[in-house]
Amino acid sequence: MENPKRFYITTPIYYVNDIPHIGHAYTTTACDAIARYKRMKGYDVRFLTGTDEHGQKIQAAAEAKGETPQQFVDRIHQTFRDLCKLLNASNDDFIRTTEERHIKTVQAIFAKLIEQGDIYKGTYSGYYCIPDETYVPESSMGPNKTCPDCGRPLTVMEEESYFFRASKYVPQLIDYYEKNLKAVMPKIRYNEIMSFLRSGVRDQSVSRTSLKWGIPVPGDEKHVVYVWFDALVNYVTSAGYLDDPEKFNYWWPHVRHMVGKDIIRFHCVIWPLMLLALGINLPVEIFAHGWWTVDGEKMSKSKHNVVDPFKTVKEYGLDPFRYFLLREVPFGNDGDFSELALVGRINSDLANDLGNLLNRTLQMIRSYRGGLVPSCSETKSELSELSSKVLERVDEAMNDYAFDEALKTIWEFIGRSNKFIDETAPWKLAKDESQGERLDFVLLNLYESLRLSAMLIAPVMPDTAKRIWTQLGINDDPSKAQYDSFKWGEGSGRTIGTSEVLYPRIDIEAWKKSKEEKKLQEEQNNSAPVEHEAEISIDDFRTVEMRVARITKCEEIPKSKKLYKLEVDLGYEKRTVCSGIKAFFSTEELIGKTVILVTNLKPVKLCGVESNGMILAASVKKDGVSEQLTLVEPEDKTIPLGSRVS
Ligand code: ME8
Repeated sequence: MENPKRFYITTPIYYVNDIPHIGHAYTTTACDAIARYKRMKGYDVRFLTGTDEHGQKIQAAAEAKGETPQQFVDRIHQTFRDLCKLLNASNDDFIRTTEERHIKTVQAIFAKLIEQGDIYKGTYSGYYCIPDETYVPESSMGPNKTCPDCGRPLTVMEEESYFFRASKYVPQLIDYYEKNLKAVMPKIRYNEIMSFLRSGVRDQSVSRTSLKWGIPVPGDEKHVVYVWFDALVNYVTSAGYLDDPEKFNYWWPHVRHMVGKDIIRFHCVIWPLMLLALGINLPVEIFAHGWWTVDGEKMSKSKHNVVDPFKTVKEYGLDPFRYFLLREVPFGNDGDFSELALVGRINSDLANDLGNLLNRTLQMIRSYRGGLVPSCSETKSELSELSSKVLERVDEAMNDYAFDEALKTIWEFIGRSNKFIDETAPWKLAKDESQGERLDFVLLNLYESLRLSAMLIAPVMPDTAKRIWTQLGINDDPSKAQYDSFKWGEGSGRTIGTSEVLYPRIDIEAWKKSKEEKKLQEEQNNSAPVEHEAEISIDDFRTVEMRVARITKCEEIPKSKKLYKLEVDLGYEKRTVCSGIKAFFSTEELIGKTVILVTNLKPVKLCGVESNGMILAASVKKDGVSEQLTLVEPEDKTIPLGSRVS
């Protein structure tokens, strides 16, 4: 056990160019559950979350909306605050990287590292992934010079840059990790980081001249600080690194970071190297969780399968959502989200196991003891003995961030308590007056089992825990209780409250039917407000000449974000065509495609390139911007090029 009992937990700070989704909800919920748990174990807890508001992606997203970056981040960051509220997160601070306290801290740290020679000026040239804002070493590039993470084409960049002397501190970090085997969890990530570190780490470029939306480098304002350097510093900013040394010393030695597995190199390599350079101690633990897919597929905007926490919570309730996230998948592994699985958990674990135990117990206390929780001379039972083991096992699991294990253990206890009812058959005892004391014993034990179970689930389902305690006749908030002061038997003498169904069972068949109807309705709604063009005659239509063509070349147009310059082969001639489909395809995907070309359009110049035709595509547009797009292709690809389409 840590002494003094302090616990400082952080989520990553979320990029505000995206809307909150299940991934953000996941990390925040996990951190909240552990923060609540530690508070109930007597720890002084600090829980930090916030938003990452600088960098290329944000600047581009603001431009696309026609707003200044500041207006944009002021507006969007609010959705992440709303997410915290929605999730009932008990965070103590919400940091924004555009706040003054943070800007000052980043600049002070940058200046300190320049002064001590750990940041120096040089020239950087390399392959850069603009959407991911990262240089990609040649050794990790994907096929045809693409980004290994997102698959998009890389751009060659050369710029004057400040470099952080990361390489200098690598041996020290390896040594630290060798001595602290749980500093990076789970084990698979620890191993990944160790082999990465052992393969060597280059000095890191930590400034950019190519964009404006960032924190100016102190004393050299044509550079802005690289967004990851800026973002990582948030953890010390919030703890008072710059202006509150007492606060900083109080919290920093107890810091833990929770992150998704995709950002471990930044958190387990770059950040600790920065801390070593600054002479600040390293995080106690960094835990990397897995990724959610949705119905077996990668979540993406283009697939329209992004899980919106606001919608899901509205439909199924907050606590079931929190429970599902932490129960369904061993923390650290990847998981698959499906509404059907969520409904399954609600029915089996919440309505059935927990709901039944509560209903049956309260019903019996009401019928057999007039709503008064009985007392008895001997309270020790199989359940009370199991309860101490449960408390220990839950503690072990929570210390390892094994939320699913902790919940499984609690549900085994709930299951055992339900079985206890069947075994002791209180309805039979109630018929026999000589069994009065035995009935008291059984009812008290069941009551205690519920009182404890509610307390144990409070970190994950704070509202449900409170609702259970209210029904048990306890007016306190279980989230404020302390596990270590729980005493089996102390529930006797209370009068139970009014019963209500905790979670009604969802009728799966009716649910499936209503989902199908809703989907149909949505499809109809989407197609309803179609705006039709004016009628044309067949002769008008015949004036449009369309032919089968094949894309033979595809190049980027440096001045354009949307256009590709394509060469298309019509069989009888080759033409240059500009097409605004860059957001949907890589150059490699397009080369070789058989498409339909409108061949008699007047040539136009687009971004300096003459375009001689138009490729047909179907698209879904929102606010005039294509969200989904597919090319029209002839089914039989052997049809000769140049064939007329009519
Ligand atoms: O990375 N399943 O921010 P972010 C699970 N600003 N987790 C997911 C996920 C999914 N499908 N998709 C995303 C950043 N995440 C930086 C952090 S910290 C100094 C800077 C997780 O908004 C992802 O793994 O892109 C990450 O932990 C978190 O969401 C924030 O991602």
